[in-house]
Amino acid sequence: MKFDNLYEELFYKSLRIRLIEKKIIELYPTDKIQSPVHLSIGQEAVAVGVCQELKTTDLIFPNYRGHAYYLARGGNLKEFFAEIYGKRTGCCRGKGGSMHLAGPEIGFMGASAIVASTIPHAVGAAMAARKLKKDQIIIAVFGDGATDEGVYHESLNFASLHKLPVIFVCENNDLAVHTHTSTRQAYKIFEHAAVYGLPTHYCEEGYDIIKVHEAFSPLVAEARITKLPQYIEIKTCRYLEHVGVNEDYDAGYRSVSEIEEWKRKDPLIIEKELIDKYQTTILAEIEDAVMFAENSPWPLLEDLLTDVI
Ligand SMILES: Cc1ncc(C[n+]2csc(CCOP(=O)(O)OP(=O)(O)O)c2C)c(N)n1
Ligand SMILES: [Mg+2]
Repeated sequence: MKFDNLYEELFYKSLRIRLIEKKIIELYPTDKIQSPVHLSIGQEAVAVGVCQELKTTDLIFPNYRGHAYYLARGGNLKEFFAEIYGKRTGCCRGKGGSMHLAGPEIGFMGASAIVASTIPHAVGAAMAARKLKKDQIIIAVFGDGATDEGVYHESLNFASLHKLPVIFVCENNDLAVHTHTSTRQAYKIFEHAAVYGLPTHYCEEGYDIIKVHEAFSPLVAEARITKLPQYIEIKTCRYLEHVGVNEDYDAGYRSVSEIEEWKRKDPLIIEKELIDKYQTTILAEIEDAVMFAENSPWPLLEDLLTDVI
């Protein structure tokens, strides 16, 4: 698809992710989706802004909240729906589900449900890229909760010490399940990361696709030249419950007004004209992908032990 300008391209990509996840919300009560889902609704601009300047040869290591990155990297939508339906035609042949998406052909490396576990994978891939002299950038994406884990700190230290071509991206939605950062951390994440001796950056406006792109694209440009590690924390907001498809204001761990404030700035809510311009095309693509998933076969018994070693 051709776009008039960068804003519309980024908007289209973000709206597409939002509508895909809204379709998941609609489908979920039917029980056709075979895995728990951690939705990115509210956080799409981060994934789109981060992925925009990447080449297919660059690798991204996401976490279980990874739909937006799979889609922003150009993952196949039919294979995406088939995967979360547990079907044989899915991107992991129905064996990964929502939390373990993978698309190595688009540089989207396997996600994992274990918090912080893909950060050292990214650092290992960056070490391989350096040793093999590959023209490749590696991106590690993780949440603020992952920064509470020891392996996060070991990974930053190792990447900095060995000067590896990895960009660390912390999606700070201020929450690890129901626990706010203010009750877990005595420091600001990006300021603390600087102790490992790598340049650190902060983007406050994680709802703004242009601001995220403006914050992240210089890091990619820099990494292509220097091949050195960098760090960015991007503030964002998860609108729905940690896992599942519902709002959870009744759980009492955050206020309605906090989320409403983000929603008032969210282009995917306020840009009505652009939504009207693109949503029909996107919804048709989604229906097509869902039909593909519905009509796809289940994995066979003999598939059980393939792709596991
Ligand atoms: C090693 C490990 N510890 C705890 C959990 C349980 N758990 C699942 S998600 C999560 C919160 C992670 O928060 P964050 O990294 O900020 O990501 P977000 O869900 O906010 O995107 C926790 C503690 C886990 N899956 N793995
Ligand atoms: Mg979080």
